[in-house]
Amino acid sequence: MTAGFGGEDLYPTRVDGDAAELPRQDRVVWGGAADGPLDQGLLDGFDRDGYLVLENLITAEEVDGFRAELARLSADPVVRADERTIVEGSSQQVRTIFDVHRSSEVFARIARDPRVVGRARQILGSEVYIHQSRVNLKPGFGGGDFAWHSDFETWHAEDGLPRMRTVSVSISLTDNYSFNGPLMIMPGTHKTYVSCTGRTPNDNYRSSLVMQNAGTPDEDILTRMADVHGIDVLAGGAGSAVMFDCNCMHGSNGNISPYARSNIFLVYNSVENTAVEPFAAERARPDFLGSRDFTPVG
Ligand code: AKG
Repeated sequence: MTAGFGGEDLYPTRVDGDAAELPRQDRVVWGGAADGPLDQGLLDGFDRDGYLVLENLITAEEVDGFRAELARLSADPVVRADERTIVEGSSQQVRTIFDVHRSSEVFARIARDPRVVGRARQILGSEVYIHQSRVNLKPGFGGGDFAWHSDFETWHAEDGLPRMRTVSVSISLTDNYSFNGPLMIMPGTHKTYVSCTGRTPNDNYRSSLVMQNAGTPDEDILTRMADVHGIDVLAGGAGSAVMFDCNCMHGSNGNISPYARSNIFLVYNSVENTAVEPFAAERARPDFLGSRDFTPVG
């Protein structure tokens, strides 16, 4: 096991012992209202809840363009066979396409778009680079679920992100209804770090991207968190977006409705928080999951 960051680990996880709740050691919002498009009310809400909602971040024409690109990618046999594409075993439907900001010029443009990047810079208070990008697809009649987790726990354990200074922007490419598997967040949970039990198996990512088996939060802790914080269901129209902190406890149900749900996720990390050695894995995950290219988004 490699110890990252050459010193004390503020966020231990996947070590021997019990699951634990530890206080967050990092700020949530680093910039102010003068630093970007988000006003003080939105920044305060993000600080309190760990997320904020942006209605109509992109236009209907842009949504159409992204959906066409997603349809093209999902049908391309080369893309389906690529290790950056996760296909559900039973249905053979595409669940996730990673690294879309590098593999698709259409998605690359939105990942660099000032409407997105400006807000990420404002929350993180610095230049940012892309740690990861992906599109999650939930076709109707059987799109898969995502179990409760904190992204930061995995990014710290397996990618070596030292501190909590990372934000995700999830843009809806379809309407997200309460019933087609929208993102759910326990608001306020980003202020508590849930340390998980169980060592990280080698090449854990090969199975964890379909079914998480390490970095799984303890169910008693999840129950207490839900009792205290509640669960927000982030329904919203196509073109709307959710920005959420890396340590929010979040997940989503499967989609048995007839209505597909697809969202792009763009993950921005502060250039002052670049990845080191993983904190709880033998080796870092591949670059398409945790980028080692720290070039700021221009
Ligand atoms: C993840 O990809 O880690 C998620 O939690 C995504 C949840 C979703 O797509 O609803």
